[in-house]
Order: sequence, then C-alpha cells, then structure tokens
Amino acid sequence: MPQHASTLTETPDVPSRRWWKEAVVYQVYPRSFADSDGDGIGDLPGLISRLDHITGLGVDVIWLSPHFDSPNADNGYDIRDYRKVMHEFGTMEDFDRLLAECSARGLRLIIDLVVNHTSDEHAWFAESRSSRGNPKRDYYIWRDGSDGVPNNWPSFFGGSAWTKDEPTGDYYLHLFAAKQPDLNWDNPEVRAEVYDLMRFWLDKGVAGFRMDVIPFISKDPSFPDLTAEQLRAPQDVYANGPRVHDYLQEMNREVLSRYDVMTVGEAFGVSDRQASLFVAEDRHELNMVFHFDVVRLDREGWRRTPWSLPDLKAVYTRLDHAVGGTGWNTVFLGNHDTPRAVSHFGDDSAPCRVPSAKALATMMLAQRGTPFIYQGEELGMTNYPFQSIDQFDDVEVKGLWADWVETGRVEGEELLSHLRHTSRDHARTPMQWTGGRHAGFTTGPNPWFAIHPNHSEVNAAAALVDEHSVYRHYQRLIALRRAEPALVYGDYLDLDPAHERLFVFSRSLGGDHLLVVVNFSRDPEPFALPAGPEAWRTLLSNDPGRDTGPLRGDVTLGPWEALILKA
Ligand code: TEU
Repeated sequence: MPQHASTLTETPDVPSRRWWKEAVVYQVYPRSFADSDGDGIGDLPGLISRLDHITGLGVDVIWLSPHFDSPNADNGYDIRDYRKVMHEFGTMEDFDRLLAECSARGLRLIIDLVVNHTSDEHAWFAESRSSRGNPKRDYYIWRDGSDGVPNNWPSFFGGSAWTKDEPTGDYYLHLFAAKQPDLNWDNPEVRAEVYDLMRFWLDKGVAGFRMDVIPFISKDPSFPDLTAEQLRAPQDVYANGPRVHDYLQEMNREVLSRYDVMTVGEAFGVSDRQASLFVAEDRHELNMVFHFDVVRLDREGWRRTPWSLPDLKAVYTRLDHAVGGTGWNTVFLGNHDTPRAVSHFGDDSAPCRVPSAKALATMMLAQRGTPFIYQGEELGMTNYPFQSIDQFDDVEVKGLWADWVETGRVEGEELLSHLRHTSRDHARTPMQWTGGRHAGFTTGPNPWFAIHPNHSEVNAAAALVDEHSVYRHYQRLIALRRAEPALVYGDYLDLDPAHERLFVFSRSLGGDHLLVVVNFSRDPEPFALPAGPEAWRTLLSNDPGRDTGPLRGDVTLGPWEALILKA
C-alpha cells in the first residue's frame, strides 16, 4: 500500500493542514490529450510523453478522466470493465508506467470513479437483464413492465430515464443514456463490489478519486413523479436520495479512511448549504465537492442566460460561508462538460484573449479552495466555432436535438445558438501542442474530433517560448501560491461585492494581508487602494507593462489586468 507521509506542521493559524488543500490539480481528458500511435485518439503513452508540460506548470496532482474499458457511448463515462484499460488508451502496463512516471516527478494521480451507473455492456448488466430470477437482478433498478413507464423522470441525455428491456419486458432506470443503467446502491453486494474495485486501484498507488455524480447514488424507493418545477432541474431531486450520506460514510469507513488519499465528488444538484453535509471534516464522507453554481451561473438547462460579475462574486462568498468553516472547497472554471473558461467568463476576442485568460487564472488561483485546471486552459484555448449540428459529437447534444428540435418544440437554429456557448464539446477538441498539422495532437490522418483552427497561434510550443504567455502566468501564480500560505489558508473577504467590473478580495493569514484586484472589463478601471499600509507591494500582475514598484493611493488597472498585492 502506498504511503504519502502527512508531515505537515500545523499552527494555530492553520489548524488542519492537508496535502490536498495545498495542491493544484490538472485535469486530463485522455481521449483529447495526446495520441502516440496515430489512431487519432489520445492515449496513456501520449500522456506520459507530455507529463513535463504538466509538471512544468508546478501542479501536484493529475485527475485522469475515465481510462477504463468502455464502448464509449459517453466517452468512457460508461464503463464495461472497471479493472481493464480502454484498449484505445493502451494497456494496464501503460497505466502502471504512467503511475511510475508520475511518482518519479512527485505528481499524484487521481482517477475517475463512475459508479452511479455502468455501461449496459458490463457483465453485471448482461446477467441482471437476462431474467427476473438472476442472482444479479438486483444490481440494477428494475420496475414491472406491465404497468407502463414507472414515472416521469427524465434522462439528462434525452427522453425518459426508463427503458423497457427484453427479455423480461421490465423497465430499468438510467439517469443518463440508455446505455448507462444505474446501479442499485441499496443492494449491499453492489456496494461491496464498488469498495473492492476502489481498493484494486488504491493498492496500485492512485492517490484518490474524482467521483462522478456521486450524490445520485441513492434513490427515493417510492420513485415519485417530478413536479413541473422539479422537471426544470431534475438534478436537485436526484441528488437528494435518502441514504446518500449513509453510503458515503460507509465507503469512507470501509475504504477511504484506510489510505492517505483525496476525494472530490461531483456535486451536480447539491446546493451550497447541502455541500457541507458531504465535506464537513467531522462527517467523514468526502474531502471536497465540485459545486456547480459558478459554471452554471448563466445556464438554465441547455439555455444560456445572462450573468453579471456581482452574481459570480456572490457564489464565492456563499460557498465560503457554507463550506469554508467546516470543510474545504474546490475552485474551477471549466472541465470536460463545460465551455472553455476564457470564452465563458473572459473575452476570447483577439486583443483580450491572453489578458482575460490570465485574469481568470489569477482570480481562480487566489481563491480559497483547491484549484482544478482543465487541459488547454493554461494555453487560453477557446470555444470551437461550431457551424452545424452534425459537427457535434456529444451524446447530450444528440439527445437535446431529438427532444427539442425533432419534436418541433424549438427551431434547430435556436438550439444551435445556445450550444455555440454551452456545449460540452467545446472542451473536448484536442489539445493544441504545436502550430503544425493536427496541432501536433496525432501523427495519424484522422483526429477523432475537430482541431480548433486557431491552433496556429494558440499552442503549447508557442506558449513555452513566450515569457508573457498564459502558460507562463499559470506557472508564476502556482509558484506564488506555494510561497504565500495566505493564498491557500487565508481568510477570504470580498471587499466590493456590488462592483460591476472589478473583483476585489483579500486573503489574510496571521500577519499576512494580500489584496487581489481583477478588472473584468476591456476598459481601464480606476481603483483606490485601501488605506492602512504605507504602500502595497506588487507580487504579480498579468500586464507585462506594469511597473512593479510599491503602490499607494489611486491606481488604474489596464483592460483585464489582475494584480496580487501584499501589505
Ligand atoms: O456529468 C454530470 C452531469 O450531470 C452534468 O455535468 C452533465 O455534463 C450534463 O451536462 C447534464 O446536463 C458527469 C460527467 O462529468 C459527464 O461527462 C458524464 O456524461 C455524466 O456524469 C454521466 O456519467
């Protein structure tokens, strides 16, 4: 069993130090990261060959999106065999080598635990569906087929969450695609299977798990119909099953507490107040959750809605109040399910792309919580210019098209106009390594998904030779987080919640007082430095032209300028 020594010194200011609070995490979506064998699909040897790009940033942990055997109905979030590597990604030997190469660089690796559902091609489901009397029948959730569809629960990927299945004619539940049947966590044998597969990977040396839609594992056994209001956000119901906390506490007791690992649950449907039930340290469930209020700030289902900077600031304050005292937060602006951060919260037009990507990075890495960087964010990669529906790959897009356009509820153009901002596919175009053919992602003729045309300019090779690139800014920010404990553990205070263009907050720990000022606009913005210190030292600016001498009185921030100052 791998041991990660916990020898962190605790002080009255920092009573609960943990390595995972001090870590910066980088998410890899292996399918789109780097292809080593020319088949057009990213793979583990490709990832190994690019590890220095990741360590070069100074991050400590990689979260690897699913690498397991899968028929890819949902790009690996539909697992056929939890103990096998997806053949497109390589072999178990490649995985073991990945672990060894990470460990040689001081990197920890966490993997994706997708156990709300499996693939319908998993051996358990093959047995379960075969007959009512099969010993694995209760591994999944079945309802009598003679009474019609059991209730009105929708699947996130379109249509009903129930599919009628031969040979028994009964319905099984799938909150996602029909090829992703939900496991029955009320069956203790299912839980034992999950704990077993967790041990399998932990004993190999993985440092923990990101847990896919983990709040959904417990279902209300009465399966009540959703009201019209609940149908607008079914996740809020799905995340509130009666036994979710019992199961997470059991998982912690049986497995997690026996290893020095980090856990982060994907908390879709969990409100800020409920979040602390998952992460309060004295409840012994998870270390952290991904809360959705930031990345869904401007979303209602697939529709994009307006957002404002005061809205964004209010989320951080709410989360800090709800979770900061009892547990620990995460901070992230993107992942494989979201649009690209710079297109979403910044400004990806030519003059603003670089400064706004850096401004967002400053805001994120100076927040209180463990930061998660999504691959390509460190290059300022942008949304893809989708023109037509057939350019999309995502199962969710196909379900939306069937549910809304094919039924005549909306025009195709209307759905498309939202997907151009909200689709998950923006995050899934391949990493841009070079300005050359297929952005250096693959040497083969056919990358599995479109490469963004801006790779000639936006790519890792160009970023490395440019002192002022987005990548270089992430490096500096991560180094600064290490040098200034206040950026990790310091108290968080929003100093001007209503300001429409400036995000101004402080981080204070013991005698250290840091001030972060971010201009969320493309115009210069005046700012009066708070009184108190004689002058402020500039620790970091994203503006190469900023004179880094002491600051006092009034300053003017440039377009998308972000400053970290110290009293
Ligand atoms: O996503 C959970 C989830 O419910 C949403 O974020 C999802 O992306 C969708 O947009 C809801 O409308 C997780 C994974 O991150 C995602 O990639 C998987 O598709 C999903 O679970 C099923 O495993």
